[in-house]
Amino acid sequence: MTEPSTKKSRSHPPYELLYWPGIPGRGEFIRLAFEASGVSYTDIGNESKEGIQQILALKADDSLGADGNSPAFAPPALRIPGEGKGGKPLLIYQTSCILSYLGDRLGLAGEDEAEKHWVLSHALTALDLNNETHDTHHPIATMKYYEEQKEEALKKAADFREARIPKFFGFFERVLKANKDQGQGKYLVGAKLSFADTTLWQVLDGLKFAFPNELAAREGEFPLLFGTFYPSVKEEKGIKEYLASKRRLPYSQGIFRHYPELDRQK
Ligand SMILES: N[C@@H](CCC(=O)N[C@@H](CS)C(=O)NCC(=O)O)C(=O)O
Repeated sequence: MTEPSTKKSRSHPPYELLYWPGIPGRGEFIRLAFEASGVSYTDIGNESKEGIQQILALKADDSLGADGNSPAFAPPALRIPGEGKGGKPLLIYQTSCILSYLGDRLGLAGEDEAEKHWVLSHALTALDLNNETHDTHHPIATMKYYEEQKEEALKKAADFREARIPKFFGFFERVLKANKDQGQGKYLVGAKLSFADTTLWQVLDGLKFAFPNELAAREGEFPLLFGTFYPSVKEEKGIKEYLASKRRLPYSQGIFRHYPELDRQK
């Protein structure tokens, strides 16, 4: 079981993350939520060699679910022993659904009804940006190689860098400014870290890896996002220790890929 460096004593079920081994991918949004809250979880795909079999079984086209659970379309999924129908394990999937489920339980969802909706909305917007990043290297077909769609990828990435990145970054800069103006401080919503913060942080970090020239050229345009938010989330209790640990996997051939030809040319 993965024990975050700042483990909380409160009792939680033995959460199990089901995600592909070896890459951060969309599993990282879930890991960051656990690590930020200091709650233990088992990373099934990475913690044993056989773990991947459970992810393949989950994703199998003929899977009818297990233990009374509805089938799951794709990883990441979260299994929570004892929380399903009749005391069986509950299996849920979709990054945003998992974050929403964990948000309340891990204290990362916002403090009242309004904050809860804002946290979820901003996390979904960050996940939209994550999906658009994926489409820069796979604009035509998810199941085909990048090299088979490189021409379209060049066009898609140019639009992403020139139009979509500034639009999303400008939006999040406004969100941070609004929260700061209300006296709340450095987070997207309210006065406490939420899963909207950890999710946006992961997308920004991935973009720095995938498009280093573009990000270096643009960071100065968004002083709250890159001058305050990005560095301060990195220093949050739990996150800081996690980023320095072996559990934090390097980017490679996942959502965030560095193809120099797709980046801004110097
Ligand atoms: N919207 C879903 C996307 C899930 C997804 O695309 N998962 C990828 C890995 S990051 C996958 O394995 N997809 C397999 C497939 O779509 O066949 C989420 O956020 O969970």
